[in-house]
Amino acid sequence: MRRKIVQLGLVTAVLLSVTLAAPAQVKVTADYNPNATATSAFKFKNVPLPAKDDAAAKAKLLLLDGEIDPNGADLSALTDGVLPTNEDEPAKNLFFNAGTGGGRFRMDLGSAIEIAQVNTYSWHPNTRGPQVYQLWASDGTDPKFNAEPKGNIDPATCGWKLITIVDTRAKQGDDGGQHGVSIADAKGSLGKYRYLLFDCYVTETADEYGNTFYSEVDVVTKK
Ligand SMILES: [Ca+2]
Repeated sequence: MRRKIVQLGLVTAVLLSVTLAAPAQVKVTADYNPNATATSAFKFKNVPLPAKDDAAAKAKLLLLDGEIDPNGADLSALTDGVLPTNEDEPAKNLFFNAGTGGGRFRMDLGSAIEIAQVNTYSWHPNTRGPQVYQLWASDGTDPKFNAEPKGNIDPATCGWKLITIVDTRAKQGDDGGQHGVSIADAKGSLGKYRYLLFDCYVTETADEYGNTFYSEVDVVTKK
């Protein structure tokens, strides 16, 4: 009996520490359609279909760091609800300039909203298909808040919270095809935020073409 009580106490202590250490349980779902089967529908096994009327559609986008490739679209392509119809359509994608190491942009949702999901979509024949980025968020209320942290400023030092790190690169192969990512939380809400910051990295440095072709970013409000 005494032994059982001790065990129970241990289990309780372990559960308590897990609960305290995990205020949020961010879950990143990454899906992939190879070039042979990918279509403009961006239909994935688990990642939701791209939406047109999501919270990002009305958001304001701002470039914080990096150069946008003039051969592609500007930031508005990320939230226009328009998707490329084939795997190599620069005009329908946002991508940072060739030979540069990625960049950073901010999304302003206008007011703090309860976010259920952040979903990102990309498509390219080879190395510009995968997505590698950090997602940061802020409600803008921290006294130290910097609304426009350039690339050399750690967002953690100025009122931003790291939500997660996304990396959809495969261990082998060139990763060409369609990539879909859905960032959500086990409790149904990522939190209440006004600003999202996407810190984007190149998928490879073997040549100058490692900047991802981002087709769309959706922000889904918690119902
Ligand atoms: Ca688009």
